Amino acid sequence: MEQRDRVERDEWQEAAAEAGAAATAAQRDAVAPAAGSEGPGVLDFPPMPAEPEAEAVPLTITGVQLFWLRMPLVAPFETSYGRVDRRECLLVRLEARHPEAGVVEGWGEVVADADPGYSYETTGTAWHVLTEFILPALPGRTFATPGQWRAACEWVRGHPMAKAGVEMALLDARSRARGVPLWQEYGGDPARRRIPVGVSVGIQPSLDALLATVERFLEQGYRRIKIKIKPGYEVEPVRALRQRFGSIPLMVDANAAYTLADAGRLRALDDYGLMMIEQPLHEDDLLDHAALQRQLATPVCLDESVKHVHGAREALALGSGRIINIKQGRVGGPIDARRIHDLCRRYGIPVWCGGMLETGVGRAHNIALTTLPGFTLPGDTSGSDRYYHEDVIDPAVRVGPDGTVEVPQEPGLGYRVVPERVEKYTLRHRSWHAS
Ligand code: NPQ
Ligand code: MG
Repeated sequence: MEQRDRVERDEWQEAAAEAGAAATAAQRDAVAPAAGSEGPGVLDFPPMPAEPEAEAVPLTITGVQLFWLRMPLVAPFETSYGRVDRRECLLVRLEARHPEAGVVEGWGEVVADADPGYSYETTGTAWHVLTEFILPALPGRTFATPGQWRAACEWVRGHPMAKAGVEMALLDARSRARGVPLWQEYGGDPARRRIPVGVSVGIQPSLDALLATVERFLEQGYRRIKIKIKPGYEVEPVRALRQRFGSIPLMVDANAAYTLADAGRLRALDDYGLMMIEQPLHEDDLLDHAALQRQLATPVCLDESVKHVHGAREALALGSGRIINIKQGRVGGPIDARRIHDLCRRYGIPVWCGGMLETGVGRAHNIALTTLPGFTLPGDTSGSDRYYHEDVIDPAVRVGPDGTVEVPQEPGLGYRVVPERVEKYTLRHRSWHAS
């Protein structure tokens, strides 16, 4: 009896295993891209990219300062989720001692805004996490590599923008201690002396206003125009821009405002030769992005959906898009931005550097990040004057008539942070020092 049971169970298990294998093969066939189409199938897992190697540069943190800034924008900026006329952010300033170089400073930017419109993080949540859990523990600690900093803050779940601000400051301090330009800390390509940039244009009150705004940016030399869209406002503005400006490099960004039920509206954009459609669907819906991409000729670009290197890997495996927008704040800092870059490069997925209306501090870090070789499309690192009458750095970030920004070659940010301007826009300030 006992013996028979076992035999029956074994037969059942064999049949189940066979059925499972058949189902797996069918699923694989169902999701595999058609012959000749791009992108890996869902079961071709790209391996996790390794953490980049870094030279040991022992920096002992002697002081930390945190600034909460509010800066007026030159013009209101409207997206599918709202309209802002001022920008908030946190600036992190580290002071650190190096055995040979002495005391150096380093600046980073927490790109969260006042409201949780783009992501759940806000200046308030970042202030909370940094002041309660991360910054008080820093004075007296020594980090020889960015990886050691990562290990120290890993216990804090989430809050990528808060962590990224500190990591940027550490990279700036390292570059000053080593006496090398910031792009070298990011692992950039020395041949990239200038980076091509584009501009992001908010939703405008009228089509005439849109045409006038885009014309002004094209005259300034920007290499790519991105307009914000929302359901019901997509085909009309794109058609108007194509009629007026012909085949300019053009793309749209929906900031997650559509659902798969709107696929028809998005398919209508296929006729206009857009470079890409950025983040059409919900940030957590990689599956529907994969389904949508299969219905579109235009590449889907992911922004909000790529929150970390793990998610980037899932998106590549699923075919959720053909392009990735990398924002170092959104993905937790420069190191993971680089790992996502490395992953995408390996799989032939082009990337570009996104923008969060950064002050000059974040902007300088974005310029450095963009020197990595996989950044083959113009990013959103516009000139300072796109957003601010007065930036906190000197000189301001300037876009040349050829639509490029120079990559600074001196150690550190390559721009001077002006203390009086930081102070002028600061709402709150806190500092910590080694005892
Ligand atoms: C994007 N940025 O690519 C974001 C979204 C965005 C340049 O288009 C305050 C702070 C307002 C951050 C508006 C660009 C913002 C913001 C939009 C980020 O989706
Ligand atoms: Mg975007």
